[in-house]
Amino acid sequence: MISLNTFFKKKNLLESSLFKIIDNICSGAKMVNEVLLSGNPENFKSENVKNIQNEDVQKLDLIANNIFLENFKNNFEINGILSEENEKIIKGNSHGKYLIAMDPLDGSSNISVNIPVGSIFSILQKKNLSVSLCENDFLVKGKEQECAAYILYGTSTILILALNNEVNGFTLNLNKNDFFLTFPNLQIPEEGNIFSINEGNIRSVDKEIFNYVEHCKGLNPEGKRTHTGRFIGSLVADFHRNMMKGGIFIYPKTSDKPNGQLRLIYECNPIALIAKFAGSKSSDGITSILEKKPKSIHERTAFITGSTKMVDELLSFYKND
Ligand code: FBP
Repeated sequence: MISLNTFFKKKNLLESSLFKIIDNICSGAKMVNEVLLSGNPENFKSENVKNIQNEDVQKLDLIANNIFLENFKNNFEINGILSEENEKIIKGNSHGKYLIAMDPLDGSSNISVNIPVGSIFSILQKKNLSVSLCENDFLVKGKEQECAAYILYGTSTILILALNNEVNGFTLNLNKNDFFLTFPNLQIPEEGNIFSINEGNIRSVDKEIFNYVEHCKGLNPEGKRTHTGRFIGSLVADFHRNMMKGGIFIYPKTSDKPNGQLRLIYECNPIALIAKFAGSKSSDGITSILEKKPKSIHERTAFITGSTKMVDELLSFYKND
């Protein structure tokens, strides 16, 4: 089995700044994994406070945030960090080339009920090192990401890494306490039959989304279902399943969330880069996610991603208007 170190060595990237950042992410993920497996029910409770996005903060949101910030702290390659759990950006080393945007714990609403959760990372280069760090440094199109990754804490703990037009998956071997290459050169199946959407919102979504979901519920000439619905409520887990099996993930604008639920810079952009390097695409219904220029650091967006033919089919509902 090829370890993460060997994988980067083979690509002559073992000494690279990027590897140091990925290594920080992996150390943090191992620590979050230990907390998840610690069996301490206290860790799965609510903090009874709201974050700047007016969402309930779970203890594990803060534990994961602190763990990753601690792991990044001594990495002088990092100029600044944007985290879902922090209102403001966090300054790093002013000479550092890289910026990190992260969702330290994705799927917070599932923490207390033992359902898979994740951590999501977007890695960018700071454009102008002579100018001190500011929010504008993060307001760049997703296509400018250097690398993206997520950790899925599920039946096993997996790192999915998008780098140099490739997506590779690594599984944490608890005995060796290291990540090993288990899913080389991942490609999203062009076609699939899984649709993932929170249908609790279906009465307040765009008619194009409504009509596409109705289409997915259609029966074939033998009266059999043509698609199957799956929605876990953890973006990383829903995307991962659809990437492995073929499917479409949809979180549209709703009356509750008129700009969408998911954050563009540290949830949608990294997932969209992974989808792109795995041969697929992402959109907000009108614009490719990786072409959207954010206006604010915690900005939300509608998000559609998954198997190319299914995404194209949904987008055709917008075009046919
Ligand atoms: P956070 O947990 O990081 O805030 O992420 C948002 C999220 O939980 C996604 O993982 C998931 O896809 C979505 O929100 C679920 O939203 P809802 O509960 O409205 O279906």
